[in-house]
Amino acid sequence: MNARVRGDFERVHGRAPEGLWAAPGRVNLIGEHTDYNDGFALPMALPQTAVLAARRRDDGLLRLHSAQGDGRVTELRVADLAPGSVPGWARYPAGVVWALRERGLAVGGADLHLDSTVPAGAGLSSSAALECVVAVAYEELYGLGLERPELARVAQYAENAFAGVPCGVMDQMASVCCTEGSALHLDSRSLEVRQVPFDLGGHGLRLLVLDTRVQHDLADGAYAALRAGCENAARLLGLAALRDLGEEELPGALGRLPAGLVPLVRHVVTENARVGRAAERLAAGEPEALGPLLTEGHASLREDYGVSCAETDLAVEAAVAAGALGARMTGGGFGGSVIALVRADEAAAVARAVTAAFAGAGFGAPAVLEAVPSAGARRIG
Ligand code: GAF
Repeated sequence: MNARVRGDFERVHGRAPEGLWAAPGRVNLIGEHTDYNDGFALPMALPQTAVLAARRRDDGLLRLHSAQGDGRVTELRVADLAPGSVPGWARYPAGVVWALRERGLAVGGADLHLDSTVPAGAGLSSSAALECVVAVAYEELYGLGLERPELARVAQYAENAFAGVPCGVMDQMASVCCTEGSALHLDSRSLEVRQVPFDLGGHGLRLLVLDTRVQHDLADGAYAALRAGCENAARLLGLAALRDLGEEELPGALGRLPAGLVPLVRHVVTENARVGRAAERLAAGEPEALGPLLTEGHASLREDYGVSCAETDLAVEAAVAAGALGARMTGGGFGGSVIALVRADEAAAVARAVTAAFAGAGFGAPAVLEAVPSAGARRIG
């Protein structure tokens, strides 16, 4: 991969890169739609990464090329970058350069070539991987002295303000802060993280990723509406964010809310509590105990938060019926991927059962990947 990316960079940009960097996609084990409520999540990095070859330019131009693009180089003037001005995939890397300058950092142009193995549109944070790989490369090339959480905030700001997607900070934190062999216990308010060992192999387990290959159109508008609903609920309860509501206070709080906001609040509060329980079980060396929490989390996303869909529900149901210890959708929802925690010797049977259930329902075949807790963003060449 490294030799190919280096060779492609030289072919496209006509000179050698100064370095190569990689940033991973992620699955979130539990803690969905909690990040923009200042809450907790437990993501882990995937082995699939966005790889970047980069070289600084001194003429103020940003020249972007992607192995997954249409073959053309997108040429932009760094000083002219503005929200909404860049369409398609290029808005993620360009947004990071813009966001760094918005922080008052003296960054200039660069030749960039990107090549990603993170499947796009699968809910596995392919866009965060693009942002984060550019953020870590710029940090090093321009000697910015930014810590990892600050890079995640820059990448999130690029996605919010430049690309116009109102996401939280989980995906970017996972991409820059995860470490091999661990899940990342993330506090989305303080950005404090704790590496929680997640030894799947040692416990005879595997984590399957079942990519439904569907992404329903309502995703963007619906995500923004859910986020606004949560913020509204927090305001009505006199809280800075829903993170400040404990499980024991939930019954009283629900009684003070309009009916439409009740299920949203119930999901967020119970989901934060599930993250705590899941992290405890992992830290105690009992990863199999994650199973029931995953399935419970999916029920909450389906019944209360309303972000699952027929394909993700069927994948969860079929995986659990075939012997998975637990399963749930991962990421924003409305399609995307399901994770299933399985005993290693049952992995193939679970994958087959989900594929057969999809065929029976007239859905296209899911793609099956394996999630192995992998390293966060780093220099690779
Ligand atoms: C998407 C967002 F980008 C994240 O910030 C997070 O809110 C997630 O949906 C839901 O947990 O991946």
